[in-house]
Amino acid sequence: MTIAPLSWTELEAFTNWQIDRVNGATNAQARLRLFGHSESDVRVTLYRDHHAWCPYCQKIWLWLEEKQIPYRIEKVTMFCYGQKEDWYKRKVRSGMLPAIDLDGRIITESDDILIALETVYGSLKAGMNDPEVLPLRWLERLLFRAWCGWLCQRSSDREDRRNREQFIGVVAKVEDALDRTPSPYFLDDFSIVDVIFTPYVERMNASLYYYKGYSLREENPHFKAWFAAMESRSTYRGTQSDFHTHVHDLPPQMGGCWANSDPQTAINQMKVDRGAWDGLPDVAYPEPETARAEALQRVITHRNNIIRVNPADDELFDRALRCALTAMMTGEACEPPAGSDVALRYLRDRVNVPRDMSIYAARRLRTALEQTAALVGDRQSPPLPVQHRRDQDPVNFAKR
Ligand SMILES: N[C@@H](CCC(=O)N[C@@H](CS)C(=O)NCC(=O)O)C(=O)O
Repeated sequence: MTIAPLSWTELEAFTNWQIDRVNGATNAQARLRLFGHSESDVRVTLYRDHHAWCPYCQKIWLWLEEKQIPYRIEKVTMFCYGQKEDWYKRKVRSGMLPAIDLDGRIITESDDILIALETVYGSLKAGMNDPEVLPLRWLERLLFRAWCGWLCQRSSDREDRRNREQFIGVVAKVEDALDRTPSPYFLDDFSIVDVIFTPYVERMNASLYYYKGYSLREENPHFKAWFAAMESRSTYRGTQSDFHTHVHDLPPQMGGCWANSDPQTAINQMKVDRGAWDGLPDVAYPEPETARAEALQRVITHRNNIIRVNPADDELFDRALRCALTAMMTGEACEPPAGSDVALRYLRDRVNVPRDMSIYAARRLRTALEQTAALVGDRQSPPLPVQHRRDQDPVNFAKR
């Protein structure tokens, strides 16, 4: 027994989800953050990527949010998903992100940005060049290199095992560092060091699970506690991505990610790509009650673009999408039009966290899209590109 899809107006009645982007919790959609200050207090503009995929941008973003510094956000296109804006190239010739404008001065390179921000606003518990911070910064780079060495080169099974051992050797050093403090963090309390580790540790957790069958978060007790502590912070939750987004945004950024032949890898790839997404070790805090309402609100806001960029016929996909949303909100199955399975999975594969919505909202939406698609077929949408992500060109998503 399936029910008929609700109209857009009927669906709208299911959600009044909204957030205060300017003064409320950390969110990827804000263009201005005030934390209760007035706009005349703003001295910083952060230039970051549209998709919230750039790890170095996440580092600055998290720092500004933790320090509650009033700032503006200007979003720029990364080379792998479209044309870099001319206005940005005039400011930063290389086009690289992140950059900030601090009192009219452009600063690039994420570490230099943090040092410049510290000079004006003070440090985040500890300074970039403090003696207890420097060796941990060095350790983060060591971990980064071991990760790249494992993930980003095509290797035989033997080489893969050796690269894995090397990575796990560095992980042991990081576990030791976390063990030396009474807190779950790298120093006695949350600090700049956690901000520095966050972007790549989050990406390691996702990519190694998917490409190497290795669960950083589950296999290492101190990392597990560190992730849980980070997830207790609304700042981190606002910048946090999910496995699906990362494993498909990393290949063009890293110049390729290579899967090994471990049977666990194939199992993990199926879970991340096709679900069920519940239980994946990309998030562990309890699901907020607002997850479905958030997902619905975000789709309603952007529905014209979502329907326009979908390769399927607009009318067919409009109805199929309403079926998925109806099922998500009512809990009742709603059979979509014949032939809409590919179109629903096209969207399932392109929900982007945290750009589009938060991690649990994306889970609910992906689940509804998949379950609705499965009612009419098992055809997958073509695999996501790995050389670029121009399917996500921001030009196509500007609100019309
Ligand atoms: N060392 C630089 C690295 C920055 C970097 O690699 N940025 C990448 C994005 S993660 C970039 O801007 N790439 C050019 C592009 O994709 O448009 C820093 O720490 O800021």
